[in-house]
Amino acid sequence: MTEKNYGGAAPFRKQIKEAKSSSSLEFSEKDKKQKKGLDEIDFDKQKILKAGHITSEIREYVKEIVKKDMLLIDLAEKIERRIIQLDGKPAFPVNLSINDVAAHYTPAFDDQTKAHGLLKVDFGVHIDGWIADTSLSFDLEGNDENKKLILAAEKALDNALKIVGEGKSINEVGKEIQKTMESYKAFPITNLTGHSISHYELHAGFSVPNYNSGTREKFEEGIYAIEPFATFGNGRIYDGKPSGIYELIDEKNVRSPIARKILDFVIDKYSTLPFCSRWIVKEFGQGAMFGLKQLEDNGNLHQFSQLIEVSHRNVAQAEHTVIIEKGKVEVTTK
Ligand SMILES: [Co+2]
Repeated sequence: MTEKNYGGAAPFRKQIKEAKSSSSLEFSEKDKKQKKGLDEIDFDKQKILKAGHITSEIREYVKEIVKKDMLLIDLAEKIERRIIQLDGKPAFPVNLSINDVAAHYTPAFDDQTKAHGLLKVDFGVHIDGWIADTSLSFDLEGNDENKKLILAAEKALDNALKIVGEGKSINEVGKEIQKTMESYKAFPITNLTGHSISHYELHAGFSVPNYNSGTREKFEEGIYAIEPFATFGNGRIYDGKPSGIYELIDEKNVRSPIARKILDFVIDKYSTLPFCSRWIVKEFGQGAMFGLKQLEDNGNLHQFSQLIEVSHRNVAQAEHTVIIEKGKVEVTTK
């Protein structure tokens, strides 16, 4: 799952971190761990690698089962079920974004949308909060432009992974991604970025831009998702419709009993990881949609927007997660 870069303004993740630390003691220990090296947190490499291993098995499974015109909800639920069968948990709802929707589309409980076009399958697995994040793109139309875009994103990711490392410039990675895409006459989406990952934190502070952004930051020890998005269009996204994907931002009290029940469930089951209305409806029935709205209005939940390419051209995505530790780099999701 990607991170939107607001260009200058504080990224959303930082805003909610402030909200968390000012309103809820329970998050403060986790917040202190942000932007620290792996040595300073008792990280569990076994679990990081196991989460990655499950994603790599599921990448193969997805390639077998994706078919044009299957219901997106069936695809999402097959993937989420398989994650659980393999002893993992979804780190966020499976994102199945089509054509000019770059990211953050997950089927609603009653969704009738069928797979078509240029489909991005972006999913994550966690083991006790240790996350692996990956994605694949499919051309379901036999369309040469789609195929070229997918190749541009995949090649850009391959080339980026070759130069990721401790102490290496984050900007060099962005430059490499941009250069590779331009060799396909494609452009990176400049306001979607890769991101550092921490324990129960999908977006943990560092952004990894997909173009020559001039950032001076360097890679430190830690976990990073590298995720270039390629398009022949303008190369930026805007916030579209609400996605039905939510994230807990504040545990403060809410009056309505159904909202309170959902909030307790979310805290217990998902903690700070994203979840979706489809999962909540499955647990509480359709009345839960009202509870979700109350939690959003009350400031307990943030709802992500679908991210749409501004010129409505198709977008392809490729993504892998790496762990940088003791000078070494391992791709966990391959
Ligand atoms: Co991601």
